[in-house]
Amino acid sequence: MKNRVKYIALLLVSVVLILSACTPFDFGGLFGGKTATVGGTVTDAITVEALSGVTVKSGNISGTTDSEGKYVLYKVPISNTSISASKSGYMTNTQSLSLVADKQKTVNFSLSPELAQDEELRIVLTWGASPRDLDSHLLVPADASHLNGYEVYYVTKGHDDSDEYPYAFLDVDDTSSYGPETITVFQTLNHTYKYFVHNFSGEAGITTSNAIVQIYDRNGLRKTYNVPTSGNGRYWYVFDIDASGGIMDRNVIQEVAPKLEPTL
Ligand SMILES: [Ca+2]
Repeated sequence: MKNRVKYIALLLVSVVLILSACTPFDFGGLFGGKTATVGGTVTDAITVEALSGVTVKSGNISGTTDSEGKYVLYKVPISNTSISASKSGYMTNTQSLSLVADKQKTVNFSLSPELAQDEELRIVLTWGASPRDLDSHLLVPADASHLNGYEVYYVTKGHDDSDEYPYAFLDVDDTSSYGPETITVFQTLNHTYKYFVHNFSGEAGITTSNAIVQIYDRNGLRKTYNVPTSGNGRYWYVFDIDASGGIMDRNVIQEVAPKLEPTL
């Protein structure tokens, strides 16, 4: 009888010890796969308002944003390498995911409303807490009436009328971390465009900003660029749009701003 009590007590202590080795939400250590918690905020890339009712999904784990645009996914397997956010009327945003067991990871999303026209493009820049102010710049080639071309950025924002040169507009300039900073291109001219990001506030390097640039067309997310983690300079030259509308990777950090090629 005494032995039996001893055995039960030992069993109970063992169970308590095993459970205490696990985090409250993660019993992955007991059942095989290791997991992490992922959470963040989802905003509209044009209005910058928090978006509720967004489905955020990584593999089989999914959740929905609340009235403040916040979501949390528990027990996401660390083997998952992508996470997506989707809502009716918006284009699905998919990001890569890199998780560490038992840690929390922040993944914010900015969702672009669906595009109206076939030739439209939308460029959405987001980043982390520091530096607080990155700026989107789009160099628009010249046309017959605008021989010097045009630079869409926070000083000269372009035109939100889709029928007027430069046929592009800075919808949002963010100056207080995270973004989004968004440019819509209504139509492209048959010459090369250049897009780059300037580290305006500069209190931290652009290579540690966790900046992401995403390009959408009518069919959805076309391309994602993550900022290089090495290189010197305050400019991230991200891509060109060539004469036929193709997206050409650049993805380099440099010390001077890219310039338009003459279009004679
Ligand atoms: Ca900015």
